[in-house]
Amino acid sequence: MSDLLEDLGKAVFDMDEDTTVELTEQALDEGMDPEVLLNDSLVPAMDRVGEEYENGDRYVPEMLLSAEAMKGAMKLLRPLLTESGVEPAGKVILGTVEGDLHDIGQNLVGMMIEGAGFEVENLGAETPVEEFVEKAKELEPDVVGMSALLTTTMTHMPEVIEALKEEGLRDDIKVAIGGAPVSQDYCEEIGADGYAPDAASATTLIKNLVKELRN
Ligand code: B1M
Repeated sequence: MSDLLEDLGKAVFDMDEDTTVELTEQALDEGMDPEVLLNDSLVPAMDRVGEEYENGDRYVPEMLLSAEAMKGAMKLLRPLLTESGVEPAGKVILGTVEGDLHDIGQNLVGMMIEGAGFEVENLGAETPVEEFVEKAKELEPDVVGMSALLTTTMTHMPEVIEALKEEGLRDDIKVAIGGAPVSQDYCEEIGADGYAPDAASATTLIKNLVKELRN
């Protein structure tokens, strides 16, 4: 790994937002690929943050400071990851489920999908079941995408699916799910249409779901 990628990951890990932003700017100025910055530096740094938390060597406020640093970098990467200039390939509503504050992964998924030419309505973190359904009624999306990072909040996913059914919307909308505690087994168990483990495969999944819907 280059020194710059290593320093950038270290800045996120060390909760240093200013240095994270400076190094991201520098890397982009030097022509580095935004996806390389994400996948080879920023995301692994957040994984190490999670490991430290899990081992009891880091507390929540420190986890949050690393998350803020990561978000600072993402602000710079966002326009580069989403520029595509093509007609919308479909419409997607995206949100992290009720009670769940984790929105970094979900935002990343949103950016990648936008970058693939989809119109994305990002409902953000802590999206209640009712809001998913209201927005689905209003915007008539092809796909509703849900993210959950906690085992205690992933249980809201089947509630959204049930509510979409009750409103008669389920036949016209595909449901995609993701997030660390979620799996393909869980996807099948709750009757979602697809699961993706990361942002890149989420883009492929959404493309395939829209194709299925239109065929
Ligand atoms: Co929290 N947290 N956190 N946290 N946090 C985790 C998730 C945890 C695994 C840490 C740990 O114990 N190792 C653990 C969950 C345990 C569990 O339930 N199994 C945990 C916990 C316990 C908590 C609190 C309960 C701690 C507390 O207060 N005691 C608390 C809960 C608050 C709440 O939500 N109500 C909490 C709080 C926080 C912060 C607020 C401090 C902060 C979030 C800030 C923010 O997002 N704005 C935070 C963070 C940063 C983390 C870790 C360290 C990093 C998460 C992250 O951003 N990863 C995390 C540990 C970890 O995951 N390594 C942890 C980077 C991101 C790019 O990956 O989100 O997985 P990820 O997204 C990926 C894929 O999952 C996938 O694609 C993304 C990109 O590749 N994906 C999808 C995600 N959504 C998708 C949707 C799709 C498809 C793919 O289709 C629609």
